[in-house]
Amino acid sequence: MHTPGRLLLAGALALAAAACTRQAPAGTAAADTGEVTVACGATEEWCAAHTAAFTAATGVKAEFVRLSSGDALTRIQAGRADPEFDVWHGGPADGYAAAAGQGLLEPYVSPGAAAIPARYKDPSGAWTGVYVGVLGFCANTEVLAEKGVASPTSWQALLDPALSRNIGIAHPLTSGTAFTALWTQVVLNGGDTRAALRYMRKLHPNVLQYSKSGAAPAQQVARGEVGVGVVFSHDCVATREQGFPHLESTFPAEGTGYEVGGVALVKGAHNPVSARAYVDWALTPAAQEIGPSVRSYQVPTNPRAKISGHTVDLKTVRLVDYDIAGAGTAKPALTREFDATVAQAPR
Ligand code: S7P
Repeated sequence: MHTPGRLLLAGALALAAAACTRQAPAGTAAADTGEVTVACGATEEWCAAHTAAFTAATGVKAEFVRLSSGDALTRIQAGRADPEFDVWHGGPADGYAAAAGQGLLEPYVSPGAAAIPARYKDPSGAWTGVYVGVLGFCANTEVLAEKGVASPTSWQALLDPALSRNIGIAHPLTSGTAFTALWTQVVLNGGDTRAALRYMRKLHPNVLQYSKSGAAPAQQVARGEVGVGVVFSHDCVATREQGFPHLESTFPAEGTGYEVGGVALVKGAHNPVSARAYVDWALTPAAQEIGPSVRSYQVPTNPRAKISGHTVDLKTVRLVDYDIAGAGTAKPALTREFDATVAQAPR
């Protein structure tokens, strides 16, 4: 049903879309073709639903490429002189902070950013948050019962030798989820990256393999290939809903990390006007209420967006103090070090 508010919003977005046929604002080099290409970091379904809804709301054509966080950063770096993407949408904001540190993003404070709490946006507008996801464990209770192991409720529990080759986690070089897990260890160890890498090294014998994408371990758990996955809790809930009732989502008692999924303009984008319209739209309640229709249950950052009953209540989980800017600065070197000293270490 169209409410007057929705009609006003559609009108404003249509105006922005009409502007797309004009030249880009002063200070931007490119003209705008009225299309937008999105580097999209959430699920394929989420990306498809969002780009289609944006086009329906504004008339601006939108295409996307689904990319894990590290891959998105690599592709945006590679396109520095001739950007492939106009917008980056979805995926943890520490990847955006890393990109901003390399001068790859165009700061933009959307009028819609005023509604987003300060803790969920970069103060200079390099990126703005569109959702929050909590890192947790996804346990296959049948696999664990065979081993006589309970669903884990602490990071220490993952080191149990009974879980040898039974943990699924992605590689933080490619995956924003896995980098969230790695940075969580840094925070839990008082900022000591050596101690964080030592924990990951201890976990290494229990890891079956490091997947490329952060949500993949939830599928491995569902198939019974491993007993536990380290994933965002909403990816465990979504996989459980797909017909795997023996999946259980738990959280570590020591504290866990979380992501703020971002949206940002790519510096030098070919379609800067359409890209701004996309960012404006991504911050609206309407955009942030799309997730549950495609089984994506992150917490919206816009307080006016409705929250699904499947979404975790942030007040019920012990969250660490996750410094997104610090994580972004540390990310390139720390992920390379993880690869050299943990992922490639013998077991
Ligand atoms: O599945 C949705 C979601 O968990 O995917 C992103 C996640 O980090 C996967 O990307 P990576 O392959 O880079 O890990 C999250 O932003 C999002 O909530």
